[in-house]
Amino acid sequence: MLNQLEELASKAFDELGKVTNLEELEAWRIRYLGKKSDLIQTLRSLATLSLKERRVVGARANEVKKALETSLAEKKKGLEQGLALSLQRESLDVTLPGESVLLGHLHLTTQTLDEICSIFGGMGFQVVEGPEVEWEYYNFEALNMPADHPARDMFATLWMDSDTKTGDRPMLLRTHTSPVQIRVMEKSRPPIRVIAPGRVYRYEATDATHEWMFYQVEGLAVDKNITLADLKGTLFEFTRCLFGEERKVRFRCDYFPFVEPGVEVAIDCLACGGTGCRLCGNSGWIEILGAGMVHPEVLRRVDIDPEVYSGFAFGMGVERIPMLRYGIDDIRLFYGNDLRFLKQF
Ligand code: 2NL
Repeated sequence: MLNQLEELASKAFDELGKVTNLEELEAWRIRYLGKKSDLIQTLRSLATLSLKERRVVGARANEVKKALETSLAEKKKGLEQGLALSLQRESLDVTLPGESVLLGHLHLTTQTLDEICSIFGGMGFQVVEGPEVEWEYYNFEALNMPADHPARDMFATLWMDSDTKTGDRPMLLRTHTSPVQIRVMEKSRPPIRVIAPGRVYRYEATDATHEWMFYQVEGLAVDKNITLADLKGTLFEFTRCLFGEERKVRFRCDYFPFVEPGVEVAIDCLACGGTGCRLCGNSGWIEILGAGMVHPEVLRRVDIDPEVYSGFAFGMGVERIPMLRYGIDDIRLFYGNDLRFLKQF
């Protein structure tokens, strides 16, 4: 009987050592000190023993019970302290304001591009894109500017190194997005209504009004019976959508090698309404677009018969639009990546 008691005690102390939380501790208490535990049963059954046995076993059983109770109390205190500590350590104030997440937004140029594309989208134009590294053919030749054509001077060009593996045909960074439209006309047949937004490059020193990389949107419509009146109507609608219903629109003759006739499109000055100011250089007008009827030679090259079909085309610089709207006086701000500038839009 004594042996059993000693075994019980050592087992109980052993298990108590492994207890790690209050729930386990309660289970342990029930197991070793509960009413149905071996120890308490032993104490209850003392009456059935002889007086001699009762004295020895009873004394030891009480000792063991006391020792277990003391250890239980100590363990409980320890666990409760640990719990309080960890509660304190892990406490958090759910009423504190959260950390604000830094939100980015679309670049001013992208916002403007989206707006332009959506206006033309509403008039049935599809958005098309193409490569920024182009063959000389698509950028110049197909647009009625053969080698040594003086009009090539209008587009200061960044040429690819001739040792770049481009085959034997010269490549360049496109100076306008017209090559995208040439590719469309090569691959599909009229009716065609597309706009081509994207980056273009010029071999130019930068200043407040010039960047060596900027964005352009070009548009093209080819069908039977397309006339200059369609061009005027389309661009009239576009400029008023972008700059306001009250805008006056002016069309004048201009020259681009890939159109005939060519026109420049201007609106009455946003700042002074036409009386003349710094923004419009005292002319009262602001040029925003170049356009014209697609040159018959350009159509012939993509195997569209200019006797059957005709088309109009236009092109515009994208950064110029927010520059006019918000009075931004330096195009270099757009791609200087200064958040103090970009955040404002
Ligand atoms: C400007 C003027 C223009 C075009 C672009 C074009 C494209 C094809 C055929 C004929 Cl595929 N023309 N594009 C026509 C006239 C003017 O751009 O000032 N751009 C910034």
